[in-house]
Formats: sequence, structure tokens, C-alpha cells
Amino acid sequence: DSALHTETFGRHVVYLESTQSTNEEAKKIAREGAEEGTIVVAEEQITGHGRLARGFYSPFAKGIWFSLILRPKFFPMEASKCTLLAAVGVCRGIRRMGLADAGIKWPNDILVHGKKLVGILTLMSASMEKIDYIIMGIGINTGIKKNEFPEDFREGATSFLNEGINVSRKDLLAAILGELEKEYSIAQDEGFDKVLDDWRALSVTLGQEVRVIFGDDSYTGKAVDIDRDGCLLVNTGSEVKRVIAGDVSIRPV
Ligand code: BT5
Repeated sequence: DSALHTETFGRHVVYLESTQSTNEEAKKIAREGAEEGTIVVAEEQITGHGRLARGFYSPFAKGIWFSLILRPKFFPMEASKCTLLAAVGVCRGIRRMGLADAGIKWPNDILVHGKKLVGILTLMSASMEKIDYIIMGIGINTGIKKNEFPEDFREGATSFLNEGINVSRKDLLAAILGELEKEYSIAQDEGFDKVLDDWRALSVTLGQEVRVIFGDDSYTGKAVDIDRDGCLLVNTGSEVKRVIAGDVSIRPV
């Protein structure tokens, strides 16, 4: 069923054959006043990006590369948790389309059998008191074959096709937008407690021994929980460290 069952998410669509980055396009139209729920979706991104100036591989018609514009009424302090919210919605949509053991690697990669299927990059523009816009940039590999991935992350990446599923991008996008809208309206109405619990239930990181890497430094410990701000809590044996998303990467020990 590819019908879109949402109130606002995906009701306005900017469709592009090719773009540098849907996040950059979304920023432009958000500044010009694009309304909440508008999405920018492209067949390919020339310079799709991840965190820390890393690239995101986005080949023509072999994935869903899109950005969703939000104008939430909650405070800027809460916005960092939107990244977790995005992961919950996307993970649920993906499970519904046949990858039942998709899970979330903190903070917001979606993995299937230990390999990355989805990357998410959330941006915000806000003053101290008020959020102007949030952009959720989401990239999902659908039709990329194993040997087509660039060599440097080939072993760590996967796609629907790779996992044996020939998914309709249209159905998948509709499923994800539906789940995202549900989770978002809960966050707006009730706050983020349920979002955090939903995130915990879908996480593949909690309970794992992890290595936390920041720059040239790293330490290991057990990922025990996330706190109220969405930070990862890692028990090193001698102390519990609080890990803030953004400039660290974690991997299983
Ligand atoms: C991310 O960064 O994973 C966030 C990616 C967000 C992409 C979306 S697509 C729509 C929107 N427009 C944009 O320009 N971006 C957003 P990070 O956690 O930094 O991971 C980046 C790393 O993932 C790279 O250095 C590679 O190792 C790996 N990678 C790159 N492309 C990949 C892909 N298609 N599938 C799996 N892994 C990939």
C-alpha cells in the first residue's frame, strides 16, 4: 500500500533528478518559509554529506535521499533528541517493509545484521528561545549491490537489495513518513519520554561493549543506557561516561 497516510509529512514534495545535497536544498526553501512537512527528495546527490565533512554515497535511483522540514513548537534544548526521533521513525518504517531485524546504532544509524543501511543527519536553525526549522536528512540504500559500494566502507554497508528485498521506494517512503509523523506528534504533545523509550527498544547499541572514538583518542566500556538528553552512557568499569553525539564514533569492541 503506497498511499500516504499522513496529515502533513510529504504533502509538499520538491522532487529533483539531481542535487548537491537535499539538506542544502531544504535549508534554502526553509529560509524562504517552506511549511512543516515539506520534503526534498532527489534521485541522486552529487555531494551528499554526513557528519564531520564525511561524504554520503547517493547513486542515481538506488536509494531514497531526502530531507524533511520541521517547525516544532518545543524548545531548542530539546532539538538534539530529534535525531533519535528520526531513527525511531525510519527504523519502524524499514521493519514494516520487510527488514524485521533492523536496529538503531547510537545515535542514528540504522543497521541490518551489523551493516549500515541508513544514515541520518539532522540540522537546526534557532534562536535561544525558538526553533526556526529543523531538517532531518535521511539516506536509505535500496538498490545498491554489494560490489557497487565504494571500497572504503563496502564491508560495513548494506541495502534492501543486498538483504534480499526488492523494495518499492514509493512504498518505503510512505511507510517511513507515516511512522515519523506519528512519533513526532507524540513528541510535540507529550514530550520525548516515549520517544526515548521507543529508541531504547529498537537499539542494537545498548548492552554492547563499545569503543568510543574521538579524534585520536578512544576508550572502551559497556553502553548501558541513554539519559534524558539522549546522550549515551558508557560504563568503563571505573566510571560512567556521558557521550554526546556529533563528533564521536562508536564501534563494537
Ligand atoms: C551519516 O553520516 O551517516 C549521515 C548521512 C546523511 C545522509 C542524508 S541523505 C539526505 C541528506 N542530504 C545529505 O547531504 N545528507 C543527508 P556519518 O555518520 O558521518 O557517516 C558517514 C560515513 O558512512 C561515511 O564516511 C562512509 O563510511 C559511510 N557511508 C557513506 N555513504 C554510505 C551509504 N550510502 N551507505 C552506508 N554507509 C555509507
